[in-house]
Amino acid sequence: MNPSNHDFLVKPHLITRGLRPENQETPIHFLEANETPISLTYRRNHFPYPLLSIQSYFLTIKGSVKNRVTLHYNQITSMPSRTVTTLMECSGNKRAYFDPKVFGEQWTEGAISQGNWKGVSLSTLLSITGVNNGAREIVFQGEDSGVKNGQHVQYERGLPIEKALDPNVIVAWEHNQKPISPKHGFPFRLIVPGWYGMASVKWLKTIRVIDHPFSGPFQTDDYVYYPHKEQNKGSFPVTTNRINSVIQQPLDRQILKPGQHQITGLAWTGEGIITSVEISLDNGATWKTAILQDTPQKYRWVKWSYSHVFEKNQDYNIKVRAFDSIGQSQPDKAFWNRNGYGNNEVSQINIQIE
Ligand SMILES: Nc1nc2c(c(=O)[nH]1)N[C@H]1C(S)=C(S)[C@@H](COP(=O)(O)O)O[C@H]1N2
Ligand SMILES: [Mo]
Repeated sequence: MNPSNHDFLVKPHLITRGLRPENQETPIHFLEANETPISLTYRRNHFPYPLLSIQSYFLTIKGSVKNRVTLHYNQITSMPSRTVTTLMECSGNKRAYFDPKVFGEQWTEGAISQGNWKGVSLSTLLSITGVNNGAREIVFQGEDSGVKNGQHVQYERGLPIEKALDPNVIVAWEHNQKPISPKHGFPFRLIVPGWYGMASVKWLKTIRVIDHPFSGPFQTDDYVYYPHKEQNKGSFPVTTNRINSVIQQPLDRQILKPGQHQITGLAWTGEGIITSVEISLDNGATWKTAILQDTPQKYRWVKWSYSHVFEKNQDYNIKVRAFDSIGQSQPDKAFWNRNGYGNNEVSQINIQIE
């Protein structure tokens, strides 16, 4: 039998970092499509999966609002909708590469995905309830809970009202043209484009408007940059995605034949738009401009490629760095922080030509 007939048996899987709760990342070279299929979308959870049903579901919006409301599934899904295509990256992505190493899920570079999310703007929901003067943050509570540092807690996050009112911040019910899957937040999840994944609360149950800064285990303990090992001095919250890039092909430590090969990968940024991507084949001494495959768009990654003729019997170090429209680029060395967030140092691989 022709071996190619067996292709359907051969398919990529996620890399399992843990199963209780489930934490799995994507082998970076399999992020081919601009819309990551659900089966290849990384999974990041703090607690066991909650189960919600449409029949018994309701969303409460309360706190510092003029009219508290309780909405059922159909009431939300019949509201005016918008679709947002955005990447989502865990703030712990590339944590495994910190030097010195840090504690936490040892993600390499695959805690990133890109999806199409359909939902109603949070600002539309808040125009129904009205918001009192002095409102500062919107708190989003997920249905999942568990024990953290000896206390039973829900997954909850606060978002400053300025960001919350951006129409691209949506309460979504569709992911890649289908109802959101149970693992990714069914029936509703918040989507906060431009911010690291922790802001996009899954299994959304309650929205609360408050007039003071929110504090909670996932706000003021986790998802905080602590620059020092032993003390909390200089800490600040994890918010927007830092400018970043990754090499997808070749793979690190791959052995290739001499001749022409394409180097390919992804580049992305939280607030600006990617303007250029550069490659170095000589340990960072000189940099060449890569080709961007599409026109870079806000909140989306851009695929890039660079073609090079490789000489036989040589080892190569390949580095990549990206630049964006608000003047950001990647540091040579990551900004070290105790919990290992936001590693965006220049990515590199080593390959050998036989
Ligand atoms: N309710 C809830 N929302 C959550 C989380 C969670 O554990 N519970 N994890 C957050 C983190 S840290 C990330 S990176 C993303 C991951 O989303 P995904 O599993 O759909 O890829 O969801 C965020 N939203
Ligand atoms: Mo995350």
